[in-house]
Amino acid sequence: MLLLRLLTAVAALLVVAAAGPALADAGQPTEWQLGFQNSVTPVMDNITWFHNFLLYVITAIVIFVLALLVIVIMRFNVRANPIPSKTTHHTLIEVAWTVVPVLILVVIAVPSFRLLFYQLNIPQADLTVKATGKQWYWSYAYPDNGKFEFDSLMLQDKDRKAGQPRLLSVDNEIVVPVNKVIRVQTTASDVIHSFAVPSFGIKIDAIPGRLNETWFKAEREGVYYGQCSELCGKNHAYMPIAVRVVSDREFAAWVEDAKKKFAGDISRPVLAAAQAQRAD
Ligand SMILES: [Cu+2]
Repeated sequence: MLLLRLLTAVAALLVVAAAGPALADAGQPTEWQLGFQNSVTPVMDNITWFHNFLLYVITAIVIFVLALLVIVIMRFNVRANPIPSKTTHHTLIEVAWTVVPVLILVVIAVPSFRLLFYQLNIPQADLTVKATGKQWYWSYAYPDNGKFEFDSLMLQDKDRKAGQPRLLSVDNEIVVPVNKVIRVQTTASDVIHSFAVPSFGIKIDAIPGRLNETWFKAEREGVYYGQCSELCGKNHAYMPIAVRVVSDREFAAWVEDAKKKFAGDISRPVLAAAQAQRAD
């Protein structure tokens, strides 16, 4: 009976696991999601592969250790083995349990370092976006597209339209072209924030007085969401990141629009009012 229930639970989990990634295609977390959000960049493809690879390795190790424990419990308890052996050393086993874990670590280290270098070596970029973390919103600048800069604030519940997710949608999204290498530079104007978009496999600190950089190449159009990922104060949870990936033509049109829309600085009093409203 118990076994049957266990099997049902495992089957249910597998169904959810299979459905999870399909639901996660939205570029945001989904209910009953297991694992990562769906990948849209080569870096995230690699991270997902590495994660799954490690899952196989650790599953094998756990099963092996469990099997050893079960053998010890069954064969060497006081009833099955009343007179214990006095053996204390076995050179071959000792060498094996040192060498085998080292080999496993080497097998893990090779793809791990390859992935690390892939993330850190920024390829020739087609476009640069600068993200500045502020308490508590992001500002974005497009230094090679007309030097405009704009603030991106989370949409309040009353301002959200149908299909715009709660706590993730913003008034001004980052817009980038599809299949282009985007260099993201991050900094902050007050405290440390962190710029993270799970579907892109990027997460990088935004530090006052420093310029960090990372990159992504989104391979599917859509809107992808992220959040500030460094505890930065009271409204840390309310400074989401929304990236809209569009075609080259749509991007060019957006740039022309943005140049006019964001000409000059956004009025600080408006921003201060928005902040004050959120403070309650
Ligand atoms: Cu923050």
